[in-house]
Amino acid sequence: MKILVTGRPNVGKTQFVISLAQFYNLKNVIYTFKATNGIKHKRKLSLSDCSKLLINSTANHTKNIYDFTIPIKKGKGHINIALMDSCGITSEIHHDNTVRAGIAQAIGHYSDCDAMFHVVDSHNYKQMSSVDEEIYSFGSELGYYLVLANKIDLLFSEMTISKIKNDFKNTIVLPISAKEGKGLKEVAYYVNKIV
Ligand SMILES: Nc1nc2c(ncn2[C@@H]2O[C@H](COP(=O)(O)OP(=O)(O)OP(=O)(O)O)[C@@H](O)[C@H]2O)c(=O)[nH]1
Ligand SMILES: [Mg+2]
Repeated sequence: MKILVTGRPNVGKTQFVISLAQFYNLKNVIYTFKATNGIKHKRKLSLSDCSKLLINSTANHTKNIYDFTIPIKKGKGHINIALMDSCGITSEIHHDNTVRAGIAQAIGHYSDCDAMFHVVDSHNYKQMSSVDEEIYSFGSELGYYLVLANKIDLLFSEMTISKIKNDFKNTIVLPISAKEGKGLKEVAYYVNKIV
């Protein structure tokens, strides 16, 4: 089962993927990524190495899709989910070739995933951006689509979450802090429901 994590740059997609892996008590992850030239790479990484390597405050730090395999208990066995991190979607045509290719790769996967998790930065939220509007309109047509209002540790007011819930109508919005691990229990509950 594939879950694609998408959203604008710098909203915390990578932090979320790593924190969810941590929530499931994974110590190491198999980091698999397919470069935009089609070549596949596979490495075993500790989660602390992942954090150092993959999380960054520079926009569009993540270029290629990669995934972590997370085994979810189901009955007496388990089901593997591929939690896929992806390049942040920008509204402008990016000057960097690799970012443009990364965005194309991410959007290409919109029809090649079982669920889409759309991360929004609640700390910097004023209104729905054109990019978020596009993702929302695509995602809400999918079977499983979840909006993650991230960075709630930085929020001054609950009003922002109400606004996000109001803007992203008829969909599930979960407030989270990927950095502090808040709201991940609720995300895991949702994951359990869909596997
Ligand atoms: N305070 C706070 N900061 C966060 C949270 N999640 C991510 N960040 C910070 O936001 C910045 C971007 O995080 P990333 O996880 O790299 O964001 P991203 O969406 O993967 O960014 P790109 O790969 O560049 O598109 C980093 O400085 C993180 O430490 C959060 O829940 N709370
Ligand atoms: Mg990233």
